[in-house]
Amino acid sequence: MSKTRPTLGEFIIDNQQDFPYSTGELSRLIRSIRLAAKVVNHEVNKAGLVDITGAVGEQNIQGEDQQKLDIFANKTFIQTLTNREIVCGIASEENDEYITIAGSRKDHNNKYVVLMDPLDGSSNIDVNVSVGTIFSIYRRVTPLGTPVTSEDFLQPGNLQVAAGYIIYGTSTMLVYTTGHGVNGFTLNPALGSWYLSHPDMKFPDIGNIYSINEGNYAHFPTGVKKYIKYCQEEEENRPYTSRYIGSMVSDIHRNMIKGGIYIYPKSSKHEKGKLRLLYECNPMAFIVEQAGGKASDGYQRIMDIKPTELHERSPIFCGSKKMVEKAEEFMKEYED
Ligand code: P6P
Repeated sequence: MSKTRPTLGEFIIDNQQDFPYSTGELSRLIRSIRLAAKVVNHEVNKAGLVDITGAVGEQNIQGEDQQKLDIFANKTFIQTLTNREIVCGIASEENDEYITIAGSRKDHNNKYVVLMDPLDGSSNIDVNVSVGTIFSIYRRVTPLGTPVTSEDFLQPGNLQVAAGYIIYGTSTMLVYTTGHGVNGFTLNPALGSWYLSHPDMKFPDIGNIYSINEGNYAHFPTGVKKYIKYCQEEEENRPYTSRYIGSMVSDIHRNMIKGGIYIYPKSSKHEKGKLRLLYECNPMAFIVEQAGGKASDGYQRIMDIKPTELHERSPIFCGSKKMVEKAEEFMKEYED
């Protein structure tokens, strides 16, 4: 009789020792993300029926206003986190400013802040390609009992207490870390339960997949161009395979299972890269490192970057350690 896989709830209880200083609030926070993810998953999975349920901005057959899915996802995660009395502030790609949450007692006594991209890669929905939610969790650094400030959000990634993503793909998975490795849970939609399907996920040290939008080749720095040519040479275990979905969560999730590197570099079109440091690069870097991989901006560790703005961007090279190190060698040798 195979050992039954624990549910996410059972896993959190079994691993409560991972949160030694938490009075159960971090566990409740992960649970609230779990709930919001189920609600968003339901909507994402029926997106293809929009013309039956009504296009964005129109009333659908139930007479409800059809919302853009990334706006729906944003509202769902914000409402769920707010209702659970756990966070004192939320920052989102969908909101210019961070949201202050005083709590029902209006005393600003909750101790965590969440930063998120509620639906990354949402342009892929119309073509039925997988998309994801990315989240990053910190303890606040300003005094309890006072409203959060930007200081609570502009923390380096190495201070994250938890990070994760939900991938709405052929199956829906919640993958997260609290600094004690990476575990993946798959949703059984019939039961509404998440089961530990990918325990202790680890990046293969070397892989043969490289993920980058080569359509921007002409705009890349010399080091990136040289690395792409290296990937294509007939040497050792090369040429590598090029796989690029255009959904960061999906590309990194696949590479974590099969081995590979995901690169979104700076270019003449994106002088600091396209991806956001606080709610895309940092959480994915935490997961990648916890899975034994590496994540840098081509020169320095992503999680050591001191943020200065809520929506600042960063180049990112992340994945199998030896592949990232080789790319960094080219960036160093051909620094321009
Ligand atoms: P491009 C999606 O918009 C996203 O933020 C990432 O998920 C994805 O990897 C990247 O941008 C795709 O950007 O410029 O290659 O289309």
